[in-house]
Amino acid sequence: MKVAVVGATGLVGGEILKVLAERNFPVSELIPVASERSIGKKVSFKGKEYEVVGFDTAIAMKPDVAIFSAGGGTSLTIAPKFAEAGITVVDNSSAWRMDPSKKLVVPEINASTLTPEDKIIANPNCSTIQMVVVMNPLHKKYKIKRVVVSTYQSVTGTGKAAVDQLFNERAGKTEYDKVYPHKIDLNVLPHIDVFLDNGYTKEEMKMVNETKKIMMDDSIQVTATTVRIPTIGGHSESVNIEFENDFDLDEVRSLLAQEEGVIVQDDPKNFLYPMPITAHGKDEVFVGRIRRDETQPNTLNLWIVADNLRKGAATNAVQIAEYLAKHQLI
Ligand code: A2P
Ligand code: 11C
Repeated sequence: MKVAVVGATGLVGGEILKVLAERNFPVSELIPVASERSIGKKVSFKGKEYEVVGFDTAIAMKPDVAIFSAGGGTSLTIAPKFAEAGITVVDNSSAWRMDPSKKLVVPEINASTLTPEDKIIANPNCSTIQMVVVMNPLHKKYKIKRVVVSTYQSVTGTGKAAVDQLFNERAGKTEYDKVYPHKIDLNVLPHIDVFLDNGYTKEEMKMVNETKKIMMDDSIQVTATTVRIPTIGGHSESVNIEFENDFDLDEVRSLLAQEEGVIVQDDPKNFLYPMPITAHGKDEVFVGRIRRDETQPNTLNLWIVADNLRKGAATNAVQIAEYLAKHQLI
């Protein structure tokens, strides 16, 4: 298959190349795409060097699928050009996620809704993906009423410039490009993406709205506080879930252990629980600290960690492409 990666020089783009190689996606030709300033640069894939091209050259090369991770603005303007040329786009940005005519896909949950007519397919936000992967089997069994989530998100979610800011601060530099409005090293920012009129951030509202769309259930109430912390390995989440029906903790652990792509790490006596440092570079979602909320009925507390560049972005996007290829939708 001819595969274009739009944003191939970025953090997620680099991870998409790694995941395509690791999972042995049947790539007959790789077309790395980036902005004009990167045209002619080289990226390596499976030991070979490929030259970065502009999007118009990429469209003319007629890839079967284009995986986009080049920001929302780029997706809004360029993805339709690919789609009009008959190329299926899997888009990692927030540009198309809440468009009612576009599917928002986590393969474990709703890939079966995809058809050959879906030319722009949206990949959800990283903090949403890891939460819904864990919640889905529990929702099917006990029916979720309400979720209270607080996140602890890696600077890799912001891109390369944010990782540079963290390490520049750590190195004691005073002159560097600032991505965040405050210092991030040795600090915590209760602020991800832009603030909205309702006092929440856009990242918080993504978790609210995307969850309902992916899980195909508008009755699930979600309230979120999203927070940036000075780590790079992945996003962590403290999640409190109230169900309609009561649960058994052992059954919860076993449902999660059986779920594809989920790994239960829950042995507090041996200090085993998910952490960004151990999730880093892995494709799975890790869950632990599974316990009953003793303050109200039918309510569970969980701690969820995943590498936001992997299952939160690149892995999920490549899994969507795998589904399309396997079901001959591209
Ligand atoms: P470039 O390296 O040429 O700027 P990150 O989120 O890690 O900063 O990466 C963003 C990615 O999106 C980079 O690969 C960047 O390319 C790419 N990109 C930004 N603007 C465009 C554009 N207009 N067309 C194609 N790729 C773009
Ligand atoms: C972050 N979740 O950690 C964001 C990154 O909507 O795809 C991804 C933003 C998005 O900053």
